Amino acid sequence: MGPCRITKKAKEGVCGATVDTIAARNLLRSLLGGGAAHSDHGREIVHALALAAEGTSSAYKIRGPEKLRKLAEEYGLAIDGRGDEEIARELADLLLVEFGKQKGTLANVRRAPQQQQKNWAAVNVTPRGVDREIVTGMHMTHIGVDNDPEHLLMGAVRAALADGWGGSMIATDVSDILFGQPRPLRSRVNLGVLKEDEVNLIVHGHEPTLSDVIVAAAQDPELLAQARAQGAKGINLAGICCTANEILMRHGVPVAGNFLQQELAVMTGVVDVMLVDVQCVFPAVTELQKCFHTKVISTSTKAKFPGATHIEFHEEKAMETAQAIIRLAIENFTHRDPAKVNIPSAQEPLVAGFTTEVVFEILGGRYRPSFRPLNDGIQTGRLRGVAGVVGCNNPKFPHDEYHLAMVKELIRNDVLVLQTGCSAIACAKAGLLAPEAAEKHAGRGLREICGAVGMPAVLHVGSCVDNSRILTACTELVKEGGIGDSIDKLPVAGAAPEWMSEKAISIGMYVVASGIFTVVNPALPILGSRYVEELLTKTFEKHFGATWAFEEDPIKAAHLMIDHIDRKRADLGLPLPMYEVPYAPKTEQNDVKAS
Ligand code: MSK
Repeated sequence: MGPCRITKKAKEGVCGATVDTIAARNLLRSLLGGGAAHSDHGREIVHALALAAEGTSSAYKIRGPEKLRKLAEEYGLAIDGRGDEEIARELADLLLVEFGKQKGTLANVRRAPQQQQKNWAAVNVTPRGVDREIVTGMHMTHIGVDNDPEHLLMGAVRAALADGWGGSMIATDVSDILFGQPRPLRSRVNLGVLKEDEVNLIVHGHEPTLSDVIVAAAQDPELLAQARAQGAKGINLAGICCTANEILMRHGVPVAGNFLQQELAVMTGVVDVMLVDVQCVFPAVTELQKCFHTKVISTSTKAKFPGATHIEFHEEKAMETAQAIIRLAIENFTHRDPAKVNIPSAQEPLVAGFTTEVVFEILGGRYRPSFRPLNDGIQTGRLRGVAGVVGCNNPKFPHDEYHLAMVKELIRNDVLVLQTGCSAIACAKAGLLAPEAAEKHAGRGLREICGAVGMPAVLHVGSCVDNSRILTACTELVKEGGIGDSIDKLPVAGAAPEWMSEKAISIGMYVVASGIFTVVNPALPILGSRYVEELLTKTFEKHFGATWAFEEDPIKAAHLMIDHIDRKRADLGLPLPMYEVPYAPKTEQNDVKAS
């Protein structure tokens, strides 16, 4: 009786569960882990908003009042004559209800284009409460409950939509309210941002609730004086993974690296504290810290690491906790072993901080913000389409190379690329997030658009939860008109070329169910069932107007996306791309396998 795995010997379990049931059930279970992680993150941020509104924690303030009022209006709250805190209190209560909702469907569903809402209703996957979908999915996957593979996949779609349009979207919106709306800013990336003569504190994980306060605390004159008294020239903050993306987007804090660089950062010998919260933290970092002077400090009530110093974080005492952690880093600075110091010089400049609102302004001007120029660019064929390339590193593949090969191929073919997570960090390290890179790597049409407004051809839109920005951007493209009246008609595509996290399964599923064709590598762990594979890669088209695709070669995967974009252009009667793309012979530079 389990664990339920498909093997060559056993075509079905003792209970009679078939390979199709097992594959669909296991996929749903994994997806629920990912959706739960995103959505629980969202809940924490709303909790911090409630504290800011009540004035219970001095560390949090409303830094995005415009977004607060916009969201409050959307939720039907009165805003005239009311203070930000009063509105925020009421809004936080309403948003918390979205997690535990027992009646009706998620409020954000109404943000989606009409066709997407109809598609979801037709197959009964309109998400209800965020927590409810996760609990229901867990129940469905219990032994002897749901054994219909297609029905299990629909449970997966509903839970994923509750993540994308619910938990993740709420996390993004409320982070913008609480920590401020990102705006384009310059920063640097790669291990070279660590400094030999300063106290180095790395924040790693996903939640901005503590790291945002750490940014403020690191500028405290008293702590800076303490650092100088220990012989350091200053306090240097840097990030890994999506905590990095959160404080990069809003404060320009440099990024030390992505998922597969967390151990390498410790091995520079200059990381005085590695502060970890939740998600994507290697258990190995605590073992590795024994070889260096680094102190790994865990902070979440949900995540403890044997061997780490645990300083539990509670929003009510955010500033005191941040200061205590920085003090520990300062003390630890003196324990470095100079013989072990080895900081690679690599670092690249980048521009990050793009959001749906910012792209509006950049393209349409501050006083007439609009997506019109973007839609015009697509309609005329100067721009072929838009792609989201997101997700993790996976040690099964050469670090970052699949991201880079795919993104370069897309922009060479005049496809504007939006990025989040470790994929954005990968491209930043290769210099692709600098506006100047468009000149070198983008096709002529994309180059003309980027050159006219001074933006990169690859836009960093944030952390993993900020994939919800891609959903809202697509919705705005639909609203602007002229390139399709629903998301599935747009010339857009998505990809995760090196995914590994369960969150990526949830992201991929809500993106596909929202109408965006998505290619991933590695394939989802369902290939033991031809039936489940067919449902995901073929049958989904009739339900959602989009499917999953699996392709390891990043150049071939990029061309699956480009072909899809071209098909959508043809369906809409749009002209062929304005400029021909020069032939690129295979070289070591663009051949990932060879390199
Ligand atoms: S951090 S989920 S490795 S993108 Fe968001 Fe990177 Fe994937 Fe973690």
